[in-house]
Amino acid sequence: MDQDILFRVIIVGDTGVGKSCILLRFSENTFNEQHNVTIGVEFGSKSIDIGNTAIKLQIWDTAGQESFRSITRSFYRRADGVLLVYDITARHTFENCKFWLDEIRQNAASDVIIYLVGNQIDLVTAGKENREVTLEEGLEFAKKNNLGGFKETSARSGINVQEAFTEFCSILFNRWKEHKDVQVIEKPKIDLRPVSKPKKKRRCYILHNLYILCNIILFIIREIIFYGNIRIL
Ligand SMILES: Nc1nc2c(ncn2[C@@H]2O[C@H](COP(=O)(O)OP(=O)(O)OP(=O)(O)O)[C@@H](O)[C@H]2O)c(=O)[nH]1
Ligand SMILES: [Mg+2]
Repeated sequence: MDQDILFRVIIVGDTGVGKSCILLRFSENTFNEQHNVTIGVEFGSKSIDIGNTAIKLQIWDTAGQESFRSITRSFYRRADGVLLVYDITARHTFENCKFWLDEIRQNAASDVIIYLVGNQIDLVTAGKENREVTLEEGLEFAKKNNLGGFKETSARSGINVQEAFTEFCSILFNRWKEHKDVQVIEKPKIDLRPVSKPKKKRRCYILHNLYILCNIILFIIREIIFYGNIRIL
């Protein structure tokens, strides 16, 4: 491995869409049938290899319930990416994505990467009766709002969960590489100003000299008091 890189990601979306289950599938490859409402924010992490680089994802799974909104807002600011989740069998959760986008844009960094996920696709494999949001609508929403990417997933069966995180991670990594290159190109400035001693160092230097001077004076005084004259050895 060349180096380790860390990205901070938060998962947002309406309550019950499957945010915690997606994180559980990704980090531990398991599924929870229960809806254990997330209180505030929960944390998970996992590493992904992109090429020769080990990338660690620090993932903050937020509560979809409105009462926790002020807590979750404070997590947007340091996020490199946001996974925005809706449930393809519950249309209102897709419609609320506009609200979530506003939340992200108001609270996260301006260059944050947003990845859209339509979850619970296992519920429509037998037929289309459960589906309330089409694949095309998801794609259209992602395109129209300039999102980093989009996938339909199932936390229950595991379909596309790993793939979504890998793609999301690659996008973050590519952006990071571009940003790094820009910094290298933009910062060849050499500072030609004369280098002055740092103030702290200069202060130590003066104190040291004062200390030596005091010792000399004390030595002279002692010689005068005890011997009445100064003996120069
Ligand atoms: N069939 C199916 N059920 C799912 C899937 N993902 C989650 N669920 C179920 O949906 C319910 C809610 O899942 P959670 O992951 O707890 O939802 P959440 O988005 O974290 O909800 P909050 O923490 O309240 O914001 C649970 O009963 C899960 O078992 C999925 O892909 N397919
Ligand atoms: Mg949850």
